[in-house]
Amino acid sequence: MVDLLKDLTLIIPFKNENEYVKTVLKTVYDYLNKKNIDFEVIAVDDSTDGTWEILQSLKGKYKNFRAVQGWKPPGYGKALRKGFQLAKGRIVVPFNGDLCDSLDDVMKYMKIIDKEGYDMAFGSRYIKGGYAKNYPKIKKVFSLFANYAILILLGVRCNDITQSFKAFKRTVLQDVKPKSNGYEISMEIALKAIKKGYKYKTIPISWIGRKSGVSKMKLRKNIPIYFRTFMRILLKME
Ligand SMILES: Nc1nc2c(ncn2[C@@H]2O[C@H](COP(=O)(O)OP(=O)(O)OP(=O)(O)O)[C@@H](O)[C@H]2O)c(=O)[nH]1
Ligand SMILES: [Mg+2]
Repeated sequence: MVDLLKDLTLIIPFKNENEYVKTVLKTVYDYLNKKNIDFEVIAVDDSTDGTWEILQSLKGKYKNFRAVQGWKPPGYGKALRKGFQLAKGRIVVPFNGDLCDSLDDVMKYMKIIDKEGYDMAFGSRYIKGGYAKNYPKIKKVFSLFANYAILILLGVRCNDITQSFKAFKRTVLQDVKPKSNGYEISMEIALKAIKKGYKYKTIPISWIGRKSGVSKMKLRKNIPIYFRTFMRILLKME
């Protein structure tokens, strides 16, 4: 049987988001149901706070919705990779389960790929028209420093390449075969895909800091991992 492709797959990773999970899914479905697109949502969960049980209870409520558990030991990159394996969308978008990313921006990403012929759409909070509200200062400083270093060293046309909210043709993900286990996966996919010659466009996006729950992204743990991953790509070791 031919497995019919959908227009869009949203992959939503959850790790201990019991305060958010219902709101996230309701917000996503209320929004996308009004658009004329055939979409699916894949939740990849690594929670121990009851999020998984809430996801189970929501299964019958939404169409084209799947919830799966991540690989152990858990990781953000692992969760996305699991979602990529299951995705049936022509376009795949990692969408964080803390509602920081904008669904209007998802629609803009889709247009860039479907109508303008790009393979990937990236967003930046740091160009005219984009913004990051309630972004912790220390994270912003690191993010800007890392992103400008990447921009200068590799000449990429995006000054926010480390953040995860992007859109990819599914075929790009199948070609790149990312292997990162953590948050660095987003940078890995983007840089490897650019190296392979895939076309991308960067647009301003809006990012609003989470209203409840806590960020799991710890700078001290992640800076060395980002650095190692970047150096391996820069030195063409991967
Ligand atoms: N399945 C899974 N989800 C994760 C994991 N780590 C983080 N997440 C989820 O991924 C999304 C983004 O994680 P955050 O902790 O907010 O990190 P971030 O958005 O990159 O960083 P901030 O800018 O600090 O918010 C959230 O929905 C988390 O619950 C993980 O190991 N497994
Ligand atoms: Mg977040």
